[in-house]
Amino acid sequence: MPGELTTLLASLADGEIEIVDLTQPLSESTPIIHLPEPFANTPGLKVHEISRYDDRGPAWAWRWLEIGEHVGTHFDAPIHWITGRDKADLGTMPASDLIGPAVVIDRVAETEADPDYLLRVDDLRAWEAEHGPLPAGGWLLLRTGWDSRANDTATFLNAGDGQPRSPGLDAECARFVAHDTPLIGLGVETVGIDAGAAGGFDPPFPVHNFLLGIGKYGLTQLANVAELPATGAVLVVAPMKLVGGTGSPARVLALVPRT
Ligand code: 23J
Ligand code: MN
Repeated sequence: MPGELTTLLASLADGEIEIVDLTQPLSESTPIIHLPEPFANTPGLKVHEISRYDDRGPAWAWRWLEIGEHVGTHFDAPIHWITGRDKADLGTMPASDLIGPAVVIDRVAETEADPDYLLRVDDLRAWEAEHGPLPAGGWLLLRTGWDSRANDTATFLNAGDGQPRSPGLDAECARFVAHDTPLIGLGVETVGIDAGAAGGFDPPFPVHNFLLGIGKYGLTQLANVAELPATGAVLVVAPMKLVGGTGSPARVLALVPRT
């Protein structure tokens, strides 16, 4: 085995590198996005039992799943959006895109003050002045504290008056991340990679529009982002290799050096 992998395994074994699970538990009560009329909506997860050590299968338990592609902690492929319709789906995207560096920008305080908080280009410039350049082939993770709502659909969607309110990026920042950074994707704690109010932005859903349109990726409903450093983590992202897939529930792991 090459020396680097031997060192990696030793570091994992002795805790020098920790695994942080960024995946929310997936169940029938996992919150799912709700689009307004006249748009169609996705089903969430429904679990069907095939057998459970019973007449239907005396020595085995197994289940089958009914689920939308965009449910729970999930991956958005470029082909999900019309602007990325000629780009990759989950069956064609390169596996090498699934492991890369991750950086975190913390906007918990701003989101607490304003649930419609939007990250701007200047915020990314300030982050770079403090932490160095955004990483090539890497993920930008927007930490907002929204994960504390992840087990309650009402507060997670936060659409009491019909208008969803949750943090995200403004349109200019979405365009900047897509076109003017070497990042490969954006990860968020909210139900989608766009802000709750983004259906009314110009263009509508600008993160979907720009990021997926240029062939980059999205990750939603992340957990435990608070445990990551601003720089230095490595993400391992595992969506299904679904032929033609526009998205998929994903297991998302971070390798984090112990400080
Ligand atoms: C379809 C339309 C709008 C949105 C979404 C899906 C998602 O959030 C998604 O999961 O991709 S905002
Ligand atoms: Mn999605």
